Amino acid sequence: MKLNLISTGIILSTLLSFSCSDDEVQINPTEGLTKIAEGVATSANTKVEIWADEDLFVGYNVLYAKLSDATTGDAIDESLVQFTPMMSMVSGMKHSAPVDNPKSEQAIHSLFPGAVNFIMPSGTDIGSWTLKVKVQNQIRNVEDFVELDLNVVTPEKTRMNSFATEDGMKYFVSYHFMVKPKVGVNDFEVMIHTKESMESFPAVPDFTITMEPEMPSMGHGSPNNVSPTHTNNGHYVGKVNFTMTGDWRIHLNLSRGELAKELYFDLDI
Ligand SMILES: [Cu+2]
Repeated sequence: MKLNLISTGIILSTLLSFSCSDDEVQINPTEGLTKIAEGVATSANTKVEIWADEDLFVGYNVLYAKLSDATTGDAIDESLVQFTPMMSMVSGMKHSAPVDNPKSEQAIHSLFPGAVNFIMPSGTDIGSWTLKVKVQNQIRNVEDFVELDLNVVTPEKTRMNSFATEDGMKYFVSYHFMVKPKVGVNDFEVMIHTKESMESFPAVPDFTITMEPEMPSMGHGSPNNVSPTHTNNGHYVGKVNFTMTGDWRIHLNLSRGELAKELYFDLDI
């Protein structure tokens, strides 16, 4: 009996210490991310922070919205979150950019992930970007937004390509790796959007893509690649095999009816 009590005590204290250490090792949702901007949506009493994997660049940027109660600082894990990027050009013209809004009104580890494909850089002689983030206070039943200033730089290597066709259509082609690319087979995404108006940049789902990676400095390619095919919302998913470190070029052959376009992206592995 005594032994039983002791062992129960040991089990209990083990359980307790487990639950304690669980609290201590709570993951920090923004670990490894860069804070881009923050502001308060006053009517919704919601603080909005925007985080990203790196400083914003021309191309497809995954953006993570983090919401908290502006008074208590408590995380808000349920809200509508919508991104509206807008560029005010020095010329006086305004335009938006392709957007993937967060898919769910439920946060994943306290973050609402979405994306913006910035089609131009910020610059004193070019123009400036803002991001309107619409949120919702579900307790007060209020919708509100913040408008945040963003800085978008031109990356060292092009990560977004655009081209116009004879019929005046404009296309924006960007790419994204779900995880930082490395030697081996990598999941790879190509996004294609068009421009309907200054505010509307819809996804284009019906391109056929053939992909061929090459190491230009060594004149070889790689086996076991999978050309990206459309999944949803203008996202084409495939696999690219980098067989060694160094400079790679991903050639993309895009076709859609009569339209055919070749382009490439360079990157360092
Ligand atoms: Cu612009």
